Amino acid sequence: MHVDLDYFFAQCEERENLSLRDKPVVVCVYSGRTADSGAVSTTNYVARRLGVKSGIPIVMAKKILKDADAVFLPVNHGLYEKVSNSIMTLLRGYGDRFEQVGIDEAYLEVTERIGGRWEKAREIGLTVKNAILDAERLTSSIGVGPNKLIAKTASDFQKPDGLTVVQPQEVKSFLSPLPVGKLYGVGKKTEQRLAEMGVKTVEELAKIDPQELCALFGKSNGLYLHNAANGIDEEPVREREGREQISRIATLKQNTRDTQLIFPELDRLSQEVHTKAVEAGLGFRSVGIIAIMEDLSIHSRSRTFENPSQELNKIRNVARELFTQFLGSDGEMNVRRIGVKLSNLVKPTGQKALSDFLGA
Ligand code: TTP
Ligand code: MG
Repeated sequence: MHVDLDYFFAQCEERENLSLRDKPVVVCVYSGRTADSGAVSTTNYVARRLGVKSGIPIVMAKKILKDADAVFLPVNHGLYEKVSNSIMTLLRGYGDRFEQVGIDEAYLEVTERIGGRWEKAREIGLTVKNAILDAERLTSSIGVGPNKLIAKTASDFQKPDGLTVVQPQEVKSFLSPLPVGKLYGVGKKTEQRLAEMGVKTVEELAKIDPQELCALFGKSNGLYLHNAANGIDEEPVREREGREQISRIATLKQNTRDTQLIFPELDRLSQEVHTKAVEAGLGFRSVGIIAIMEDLSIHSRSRTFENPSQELNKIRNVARELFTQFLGSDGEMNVRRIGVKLSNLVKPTGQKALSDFLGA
């Protein structure tokens, strides 16, 4: 079973303020450079019907919605994370294994619970949808299928507030008419190359000789495409060990290489990731920095320590050092965006680790 919350960030905002419901709602990541620079994070379905969706510039969204009484809101990550955590905790109870794959989506292993009776799949799906609605007043879309690939494709099939069950004998007729871009893992580039070969639907893709796909896309991608088009996927639902990293990125007020301008922002980001780590009860063994240059090239540096830490000073000092080193080693180009990242995250366990945490 794959569960995906509908227009998640925007729906959280609607829930907090019901008067938004019938208006176009646009959740924005403001870059802070000029009043309206930045990109659209997500929108409610009212805005989508008018053509405003994730990723477009805020300026463009404003233009499209200028006569539509639309509401533009900045992202409120604290709210979305709180709602997400609560829903993820609840979802765990409905599967024998659970895998969260993003802030608003997760897989549940329900094979045993369904026990081969596929009519049960719909019942469990409805139960989960109602549980989410009762607990957090949000709608979701759910797909159930014989593997993760089909479940994920099915949850996307009737959005919003959908429930799609694809039984094993229905896999072929479900996938065949879909455009190849609907297959998980087929991005814009692959879609375009396939279109050049005259391949538009999954049915057409399924018929292509796998050898030919391997020759064109490389062995592992070629095989993946062949299998996916035929509904074959053997990936298990995998419990994930906590989160892999905590990071924050911000756009500088102006492009620069001046550490006097960069450090205050870097310190602020260090503070933010530190707060996140403390809230999650996690220590870190690596601190990293990210620099996105004027030409949008991305550079990163990191340092790993023997023992985990939870100290703000360590993050701040290491981030500053890494940045200084990076600027000393890399040409003339100005920096546009900067980030701080904590990884090798660990939960403190046992006495020894705990004393490491306290810096003893
Ligand atoms: P999605 O599940 O892809 O989108 P959604 O929940 O907004 O809409 P849908 O009803 O189609 O599921 O992403 C979850 C959240 O991630 C989304 O609410 C906002 C955020 N997000 C971005 O910030 N930028 C993006 O480009 C996308 C796709 C999502
Ligand atoms: Mg979603």
